[in-house]
Amino acid sequence: MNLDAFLQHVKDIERDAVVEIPNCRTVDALRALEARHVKAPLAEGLKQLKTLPAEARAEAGKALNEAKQRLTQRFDAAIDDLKQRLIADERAVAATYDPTIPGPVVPRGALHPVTAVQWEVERVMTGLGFTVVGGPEMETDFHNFEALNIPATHPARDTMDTFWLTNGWLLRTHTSPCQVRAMLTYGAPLRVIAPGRCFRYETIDASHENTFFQVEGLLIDHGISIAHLIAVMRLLLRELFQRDVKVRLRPGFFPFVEPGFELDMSCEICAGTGCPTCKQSGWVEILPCGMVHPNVLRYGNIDPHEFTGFAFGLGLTRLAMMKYGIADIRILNSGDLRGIVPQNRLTGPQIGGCSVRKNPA
Ligand code: FA5
Repeated sequence: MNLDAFLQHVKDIERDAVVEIPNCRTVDALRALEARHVKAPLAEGLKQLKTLPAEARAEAGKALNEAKQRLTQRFDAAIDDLKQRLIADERAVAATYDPTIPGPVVPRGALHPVTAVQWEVERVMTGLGFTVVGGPEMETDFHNFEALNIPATHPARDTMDTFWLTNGWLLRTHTSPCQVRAMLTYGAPLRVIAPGRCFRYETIDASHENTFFQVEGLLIDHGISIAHLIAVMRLLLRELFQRDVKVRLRPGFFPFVEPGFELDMSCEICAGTGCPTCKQSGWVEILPCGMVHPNVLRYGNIDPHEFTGFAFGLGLTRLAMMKYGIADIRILNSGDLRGIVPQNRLTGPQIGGCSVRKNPA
């Protein structure tokens, strides 16, 4: 390279570097431009100085140094200028921000009707000293049938169309196996409720699902009688509906209670006049119950000569239908996102007593 070519090269570096300065919107972009178009080519020019004839090097070096000084000043000024502009922009935004303008409306979540009514049942029952327990949805024949006084040959098994699993277990057909687990784990005296999902291989209609919820209730103590059972059932329904609801009690057969009752409530959908939900009867089966059979107490390692008890199996999904006027049970598993907004979250299951959820073995 000769001197003229070198001087032209230095001018090109200077021109290329400044031409892009106005396009830079951030300090980082300016620094990157400086590194790419100034520092790197000038360092390269310094190396090329050595290739010039000795008499040309002084002038060439001077031109390179002066270009470097001018470019450094130019970039420093551009960075200062950009910083000032950014600060001014920030101040302008702050000056126009009005904290009194209402924020965007965030949609409120709501509870599934079955959850809402489950919380209500838990609130009332824990207020009476019951503990909330759970149990597995996949059950053994022993817990779901055998220990509930339903041996393999018992015809009552046919009333609960069962999803059997290939390993000999089953999807629980009711929450009653939680009774067995609670008795074996805690012994007597005992006061528990067990809300949970149940499964039956059933034809679906307006009031029957193959997957639905129940709440089991079990109270075992000295001298428990039908009077206690009826008092608790009455109180539970009055608290849930905040009024006296029309009910009827009739004999019902369940191998695990003796005597057993069916407690039906007047259909809230048609006010008892008859509709598809109540199969035109005006009544909905909601709360079967009875006095715990001595055989079941024995299976639970509890002496039936010392203790008596009552049990109930509240149809939670049907209760939600009655409480919230839902005429068809299929809506509840349909993904319909309308829900129940709790009046006051503090009236959830924490209030009213022991709400510890323990899972019996
Ligand atoms: C039972 O499941 C007994 N384990 C209840 C029980 C417990 C009786 C303790 C005595 C002592 P039943 O099969 O009737 O009983 O079901 C109880 C309630 O669950 C019914 O009254 C009904 O409200 C609800 N239920 C039953 N089958 C379905 C279904 N397919 N879909 C929706 N709800 C159902």
